[in-house]
Amino acid sequence: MAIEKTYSMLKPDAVRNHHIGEIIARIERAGLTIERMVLEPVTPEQAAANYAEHEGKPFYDGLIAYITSGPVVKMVVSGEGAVKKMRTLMGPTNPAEAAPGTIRGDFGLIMDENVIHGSDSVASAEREINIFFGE
Ligand code: RTP
Ligand code: MG
Repeated sequence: MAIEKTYSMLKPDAVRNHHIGEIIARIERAGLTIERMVLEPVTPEQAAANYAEHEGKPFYDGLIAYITSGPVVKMVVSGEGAVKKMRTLMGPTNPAEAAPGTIRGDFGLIMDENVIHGSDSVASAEREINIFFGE
């Protein structure tokens, strides 16, 4: 498998609930490398760019309010098959459907506050790394 880079973000509920350390430990234990990392808020511009595909959907306004509600941990994560590996570690979008042992299954309760983001493809990863770490 190819070495990939993916964008991952510990969302405001993960930071508020003191889960940063445990989640990062899982990422590193999976053999992935944290290449860049910063704790800071998502700007309104970053939120709109990252979630452009959801604009107009009923959950959009709540999603933007939530993701800008407090600091997040923004990360570039690399490794073999990093995009898929992160999505597997995270579990499905809805924590209620996420199995124990996945990050969302263990640290999340509801769809609207689902702990962590991970890019869904190599193309999305490039786009998102540019949104959050580009100049
Ligand atoms: P994310 O982008 O946040 O990592 O999550 P994802 O790929 O697993 O899910 P995505 O389809 O990209 O949705 C982005 C976020 O929008 C919220 N959502 N709510 N109520 C709903 O039907 C609904 N669908 C999506 C979730 O909080 C999801 O993380
Ligand atoms: Mg997504």
